[in-house]
Amino acid sequence: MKKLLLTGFEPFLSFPINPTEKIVTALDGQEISGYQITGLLLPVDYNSSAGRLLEKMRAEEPDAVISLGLAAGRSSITPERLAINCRDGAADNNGVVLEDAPIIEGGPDGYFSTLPIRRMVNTLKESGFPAEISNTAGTYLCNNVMYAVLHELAEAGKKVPAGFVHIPASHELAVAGKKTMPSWSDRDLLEAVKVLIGALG
Ligand code: PCA
Repeated sequence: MKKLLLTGFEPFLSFPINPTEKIVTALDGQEISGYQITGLLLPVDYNSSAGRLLEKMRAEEPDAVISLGLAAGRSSITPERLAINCRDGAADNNGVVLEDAPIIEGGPDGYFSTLPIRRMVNTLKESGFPAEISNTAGTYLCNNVMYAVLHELAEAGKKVPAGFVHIPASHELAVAGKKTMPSWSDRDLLEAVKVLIGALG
C-alpha cells in the first residue's frame, strides 16, 4: 500500500473556519485508491508550518504529498502549478508580517508542482466538479509550504509527487462571511479531494 501525506490548515485571518481542517480529519487513517492516508493539520505560522510538514515527511517517507488550503473567493478546486521563493502579505496567526522575504535564502526562484495537475483537473471535471489549474499559489503560507516541500524533495533527488491544491469556501464559512463568497458543501469538497487522490495514479 502506498502512503499519502495529506495536509490542511487551521483557520486564519478573518475566516473562522478552514474547510481543509475537516477534510484532513475525515481522511486521516483512511485508504483511498491504493493510498493509506496520514492527515496533518498545520498552523498558519511562518515559523513552524513548513518545519512541521517536513518533519512528518521525513518520518513517514510518503509516496505522495498533497497539501490543501482555503482560497476564499475561488469557485473551483484549483491545483497550483507553481510555488515561488517569496513570502509577502498579511499577518500570520502570530502577527508576523513579512515583505519580499525569501523562503530559502539563495534558493531557486520557483518550483513547478510535481502532482499530475492536468490529470487532476480533468478527472475532477469528468466527475462533475469545477476545477482549473491555478498559476499562482500566492505568497502567503500555502505558497510557503508548497515551496518548502518541493525544495526538500528536489534537494534530496526524490521523485515523490508533491504540491498544493486550493479549495473554495464551504457553505458554513460562506454563511459566516461575505455574502458574495462562492461556496461548496462539505460533502462535495470531501468528495472532490477523494477524486484528486484517485487521480494520483
Ligand atoms: N490558505 C492560506 C493559508 C492557509 C490556508 O488555508 C493561503 O492560501 O496561503
